[in-house]
Order: sequence, then structure tokens, then C-alpha cells
Amino acid sequence: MSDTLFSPGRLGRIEIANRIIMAPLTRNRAFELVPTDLMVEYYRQRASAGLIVTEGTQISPMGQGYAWTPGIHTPEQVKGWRKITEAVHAAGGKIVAQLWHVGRISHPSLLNGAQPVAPSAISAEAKTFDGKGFVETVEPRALRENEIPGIMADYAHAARCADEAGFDGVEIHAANGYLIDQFLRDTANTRTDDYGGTIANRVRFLREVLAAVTGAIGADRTGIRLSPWSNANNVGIDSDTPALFAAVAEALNAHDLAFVHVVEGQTGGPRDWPAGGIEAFRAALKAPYIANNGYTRDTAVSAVATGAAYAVAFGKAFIANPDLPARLKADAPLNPPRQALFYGGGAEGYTDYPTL
Ligand code: 8OZ
Repeated sequence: MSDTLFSPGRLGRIEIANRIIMAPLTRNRAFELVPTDLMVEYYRQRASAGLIVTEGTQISPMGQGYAWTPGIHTPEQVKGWRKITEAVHAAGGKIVAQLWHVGRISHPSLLNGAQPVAPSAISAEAKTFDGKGFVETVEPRALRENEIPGIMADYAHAARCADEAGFDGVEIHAANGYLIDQFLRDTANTRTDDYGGTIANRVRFLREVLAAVTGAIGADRTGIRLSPWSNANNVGIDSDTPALFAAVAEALNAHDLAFVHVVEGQTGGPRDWPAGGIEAFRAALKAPYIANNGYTRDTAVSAVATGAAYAVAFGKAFIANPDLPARLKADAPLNPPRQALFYGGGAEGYTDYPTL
């Protein structure tokens, strides 16, 4: 195989110009929860990525967990996203919408006073941002079994909205301790019905999301992001991660998905922990594999050259380098990201990073 990080390729139905993927990045600049013209400019600047995965976009009002994150469930939001997909396509890029439900990682102040929902009434004791500052997440309300079909309908509706907005596909956010990850793990899911207990039952919610989204827009335009070994948002490490994620791999392999995108190791922390964990999961997967978490130019080049990954996603490097593929190709220096400007605010630290 002679694939390199710079080779064109294909993720399901999506043709990509290179293997350099823009990771989903929460930026909290959609003050009315609708994509803005500034966001159009931000994504347009980054259209040379092989594929852009948008920031997490809530599938419903109850799916929101932070201030000023855009949704993908109303006509106004579809209209706003359409400007973004048109700008990215006009610049030769590809873009998928990340479909997000945060579950318990939220706060009543973001939900019109409602209590966040989750598989079980267990507090994450994590933090969220409510627009004024960081606040402790609250104890969620356990979803009734008869509410789950409505959430699946929300996933299908959001996928159809993404299609209508002109996206090339979607990425299901099943990582980092949000709703789907909460159902998967016995640390957050203590249900005694068909959605809890055995591994097969805890994977059921994910299987139903996969069916809803692939049924709405097709498996070859559906990808997914997972973080099997991560404790992001205090989700906890499952008592049997290898067995749980073997069952997850089987659920994914039941569809011809466009890609599986994995946060390796700890989100924002060590990637190679525990040794061999990610390799076993990757080996069980049928779909093209996108690796993520702290890759450098050298490790990304090597991951694609050795076949360890089909493509590699970069987060912070894409925040600070709109022309990241050109810089990696030329082995040019990278702009450093300005972390204080990641969340909220305007153009500063968002659309003002220089190209080469
Ligand atoms: C950073 C800040 C807020 C949300 C994730 C969607 O961790 C996020 C997120 C990241 O997946």
C-alpha cells in the first residue's frame, strides 16, 4: 500500500482530498444557537481539510449542554448550516455535521429550567459552561423507557436536517461521556430494563441510534466518534472495557459506515494508555479508521503509511492553522493555538490565524 497522509481517499460515499481530518471543536460562538456568518468564514478557511467534522451540534433542545452551541433541528439552523456547507463546498472541501446529545452533562439554566436526562440518576460531578461561568453539572433524571423512541426520532430528524443543509454526512458523537457513552458504561448506566445491565443491553441505545441515523441518510454517509478508554466528563472506565467495546465494534460492523473516529487513550491526555487497548478495538472494526488525540506530523504520517489509520484528525492544530494540510505537506512551522480564546467571543482567536 502506498497511501500517505496526503493521498486522496474515500470514507463511505465521501471522497476526500487528503487524510487530514478537522476534528470536532466546540467554540461556543452561536449566540442564538444558529450558525452565524462568522462561523461560515471559520469553516470556509479550513476547507482544505480532507474532511471537516463540525463542532458538536445538539439534535434537540434537551441535547444541549453548554452555552452558545449550535443546533441542527430547526429550519433557521438548517438555513445557517446551509451557508457553511455551501462555502466549504465552493472551496473544494467536504463537511459532516456532528450529532450531539449531552445527556447528563448539562444544567437546568441551559434547558429552560428542566433537569438533564440520562440513563440513570447519577451525577457526573463534571463542569459545564452556562454563558456566565463554569457550573457543576446536576443530578440528571433517568429516562423512562417510553421516552427513548422520541430521542431516536430526534436523531433521525437531525440527520435529515443535516442532509437538507447540504452536509456530506454526519458523525454520531458517542464519545467523551455524553449520552450514548453514558448508556454504554456500567459506571453511568445502572438501569434494570432492556437498556441496562448486560453489555448487550447497554449497547442497545447505540444500536438504535445507528439504525435511526443510517435509516435517515444512509450508512455510507454516517460516521461515529468513540473514546473507549477516556474518562472525559467523569464518565468512568467501564468494568470491562475490552468486552464492552468488542460488542460496540460488532454493532458498528452491522452497518457499512463511512468511518469510525476514535479518541485514543485519554481525551487530551496520553494516547497509548492502556497499551494494546486501542489496537484490539481497531482490529475489530470494518469501516475506515480515523485516529485522533495528540498526533504530530510525524506520528500522523507514520500512522497512515503503516496502515494503522486510514486518516488522522487534528483539533488544536486546526484551530490555529486554517491551512494545516499545506503546512504539514511543506513541513512548515505551525501557529500556536491561543487557548484563552477557544470558547465564546468573536473573530479574535477564531478567524484571525494567518495562513502560510
Ligand atoms: C470542549 C468543551 C465543550 C465540549 C467534547 C463536545 O469533549 C466536547 C466539548 C469539548 O466532545
